[in-house]
Order: sequence, then structure tokens, then C-alpha cells
Amino acid sequence: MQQLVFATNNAHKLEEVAAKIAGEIELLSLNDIGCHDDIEETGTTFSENASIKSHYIYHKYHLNCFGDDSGLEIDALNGEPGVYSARYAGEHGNHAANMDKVLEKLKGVTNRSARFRTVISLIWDGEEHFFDGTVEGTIRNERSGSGGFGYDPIFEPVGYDITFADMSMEEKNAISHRGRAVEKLAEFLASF
Ligand code: ITT
Repeated sequence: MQQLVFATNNAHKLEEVAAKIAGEIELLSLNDIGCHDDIEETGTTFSENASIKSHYIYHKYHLNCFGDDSGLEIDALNGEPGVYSARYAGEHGNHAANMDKVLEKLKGVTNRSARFRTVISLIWDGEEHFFDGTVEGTIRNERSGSGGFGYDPIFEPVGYDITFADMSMEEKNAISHRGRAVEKLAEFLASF
């Protein structure tokens, strides 16, 4: 089976992607390859940051790998938090504070439209390939659900009346930004 490193420190993302491509690819985490480095996301776009992560791992370990960068874009906030989604309220990965900040900024705002986006940068046999995925939705007035991670409790995808955090991982994965991008990645890998 093909081995592929996922350059992430986010256990939720790893679990989602592993569930999506189980049986097709042997997914290795940064932990599995003994990498405990903090890869700084200095880019200003999702593609740049995804590329920074994949190149870092490829150059250091010479393994096929991919990185993804994802985030939430809220129309009424001119696309914020965008590439700053993980550290919108300051500290990296403080999801509760990040959601509080979004809810506070959207108080009284009627346009609640938003989307999650993912860009994957894959380095396969030394060549870089990009895959992306998007899911449209709206921002709730308050949290609902305990699944998922990040902004999931306040994001309701179009066509549903529940949030990502109310869904099982399989339900979320079937329609999510990351799920869609990973499907394109898996199709690409299946062509070898
Ligand atoms: P790595 O860089 O180590 O992969 P990260 O948590 O920083 O982990 P991203 O840069 O891809 O991951 O994502 C930035 C933030 O966007 C993430 O911390 C969440 O707040 C939010 N986010 C991304 N995907 C999400 C999802 O599926 N559901 C909810 N929030 C998400």
C-alpha cells in the first residue's frame, strides 16, 4: 500500500482524513515519522500555507506528503478569519475564544453567509499538486453540538438544519471542504 505523510499537528484533521481514505493509502502522521517541529504558517493564502507544510516535510524527510490549510471565510467580515482561522482570537487553536470572537462580531448582523475552504498541497515523486474543497453555509447565533472541532458548532452547511458539530464524522466528511479536497486527492492517487 502507498505511504503518505499528512503534515498536520491537528489530531481531528488526521482522524477525518484517515477515515476518508482508509484502506487505500497508509497515512502517516508527523508523530509517526518522528517530526515534532512547529512549522510556521507565514503565507497569506491557503495555498501558500499548505505548500509551506508539504515542502517542509518533503525537504527534511524525502517522503511523499501533503499539507492542507483550511479556514472559515465570513462574508460580512470581508472573508475573516480566513488564513488566520486558527489564531483569530490570539492563541493558536483556542477554538472557544475564536468562536466567541466571531459571534461577538456578528451580533446584530443579518448576513450570516460563510464558507469553509481547504487547499491541499501534495508532493508526490517530487512534484507538487493542488486540490481544493469548499462548503457553503451560515453562521449560527449560538453553538450547537459537540462533535468535530474548530468552528464546527457555529457552522450550518447549506441544505441542513444542524451544524457540523451535530453531525457524525462520516456525515461531515461526506460534504465538508476537507472531505471534498481529500476525495480529489484520493482520485489522483488511485490513477497510479
Ligand atoms: P495544522 O496547521 O497543524 O494542520 P491547524 O489547526 O492549524 O492544524 P488549519 O490551519 O488547516 O489547521 O486550520 C485553521 C483553523 O481553521 C483550525 O484551527 C480551525 O479553527 C478552522 N478549521 C479548519 N477546518 C475546520 C473544520 O473542518 N471545522 C471547523 N473548523 C475548522
